[in-house]
Amino acid sequence: MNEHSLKKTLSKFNIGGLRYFDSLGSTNDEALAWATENARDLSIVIADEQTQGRGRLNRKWFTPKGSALAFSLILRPAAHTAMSPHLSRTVGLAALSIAESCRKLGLAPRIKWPNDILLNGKKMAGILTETVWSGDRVDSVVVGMGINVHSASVPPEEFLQFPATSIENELGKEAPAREQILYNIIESFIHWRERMGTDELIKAWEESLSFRGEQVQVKAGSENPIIGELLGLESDGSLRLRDANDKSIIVRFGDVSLRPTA
Ligand code: BT5
Repeated sequence: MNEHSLKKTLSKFNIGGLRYFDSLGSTNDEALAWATENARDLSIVIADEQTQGRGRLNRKWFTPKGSALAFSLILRPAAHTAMSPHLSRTVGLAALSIAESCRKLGLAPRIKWPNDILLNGKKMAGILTETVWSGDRVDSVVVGMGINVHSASVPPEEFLQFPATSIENELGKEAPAREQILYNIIESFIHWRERMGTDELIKAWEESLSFRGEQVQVKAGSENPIIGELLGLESDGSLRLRDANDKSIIVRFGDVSLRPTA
């Protein structure tokens, strides 16, 4: 993967711009900085290796050289009217795009709400969305995606709270080139962004959810976990559960960690 191969891969799409790095701290940091310098809508920052890759709450995201996809999209909602009223769906848009790219390879991905993609119950991708505000208006949204493509991208076990895998491990054979996977993700992303406000997007997102119909526990910060059956999504992308008293519970975004009950 290099700047030339990426330019060629992305030439079919009307992207805003491309910044490629052999090695970078974090593509989200670079994208946030570029956003404040007036990057165009759908600009992409991509790195072969990240030395300071970030998850939520500054958790570390492992991106060793030559094995993963790590990139960030800069979105300018004002330049995209289908998107601007539905920003709370952005993480779903990203998750669905990654999930569809896996399905094209014959894999069976599930979305662990809100921001993980699982293959065979193990995490193969994570999403980190960050917002740049201009007063009380959203100036841009940066959507970072980290995808484990080759086996070497899977972190050592001591690094993890949840088991991890890669596309290659689950395919049981060599994975396609990272450029090909990126192409498929961007194609889905553009398709679904045009349909950002539709019920179809919520339906496709909901159908890909992991643990649907199962008992899960949802933990937000230090509060006691909420336990209930995972029913589906609200129209803003919040999660809907039913507790033991048949009461409906809505879990909004935030630092939420979802687990099946034992
Ligand atoms: C995430 O956070 O899953 C969001 C990850 C987003 C990474 C992308 S890469 C491109 C862009 N640039 C960045 O700097 N970030 C974004 P969270 O749900 O908080 O999960 C983080 C946890 O996942 C860590 O604490 C580890 O336990 C685990 N983890 C780290 N690297 C992993 C990997 N490569 N595969 C699977 N799990 C990993």
